[in-house]
Amino acid sequence: MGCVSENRGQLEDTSCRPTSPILLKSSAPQCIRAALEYMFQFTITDAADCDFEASNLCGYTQEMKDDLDWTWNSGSTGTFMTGPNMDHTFGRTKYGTTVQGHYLYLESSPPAKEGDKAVITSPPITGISDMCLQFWYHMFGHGIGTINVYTKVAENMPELIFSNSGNQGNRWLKGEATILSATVSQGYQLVFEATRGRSFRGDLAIDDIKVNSGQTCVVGLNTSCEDQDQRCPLWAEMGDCLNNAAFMLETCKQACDNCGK
Ligand SMILES: [Ca+2]
Ligand SMILES: [Ca+2]
Repeated sequence: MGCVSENRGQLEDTSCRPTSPILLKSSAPQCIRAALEYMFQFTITDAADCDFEASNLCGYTQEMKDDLDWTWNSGSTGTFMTGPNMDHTFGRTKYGTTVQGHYLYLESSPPAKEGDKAVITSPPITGISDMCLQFWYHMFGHGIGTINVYTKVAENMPELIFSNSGNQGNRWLKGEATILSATVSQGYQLVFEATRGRSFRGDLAIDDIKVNSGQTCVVGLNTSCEDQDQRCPLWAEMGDCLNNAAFMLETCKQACDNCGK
């Protein structure tokens, strides 16, 4: 039990960390103290504006009940023809690529196998108005799996707000999702889940997570009416156009009859 120690370094032990503002994993006095120290160590600002340049990952924590951990890295990943060559924050300079910047990625080489998941969760984020989540992701390789982003309120089922699958080429892409005030006001955690695809050429990365308060995401210039996911008709049938409106009205315009809006 790391929380028995007075050593501040033991806070890295996740056994004492709270899973929400009111749910401590243990009520032992030393655990409560460690949990409070942990919560005050990171402000909302850290998790809501994270470039992953510090090894504390802005307070994001690795899930322990999943299959893999996200890997903190700089430069390229260890496998040719998959993963980024550089992070997004510093990226490419006029002198070429830089290995300065850091990002998180799913290492897909064995022992990772198809379907394995790696999950990180933010500290609780609260507010009173709509928020726009923006982040950058990199999905390059013929074995790329899936990235899912969820909001999680207390012990409720996480709500999917962003998803993409398969090879997107060797480039950083911007992901966006609106988090409505109904969720924000309850306090929520951001959950980033990477699923390993069908081969070791499946290194999937994220960087530069930013949550902008007081605004919904501005809809891009893409006026295409096509659904952006083949599961859109299924989701629509399940009632998600109403229940998960922010995500669905943008991603599944056709299935939700939202064309031209
Ligand atoms: Ca994990
Ligand atoms: Ca970075």
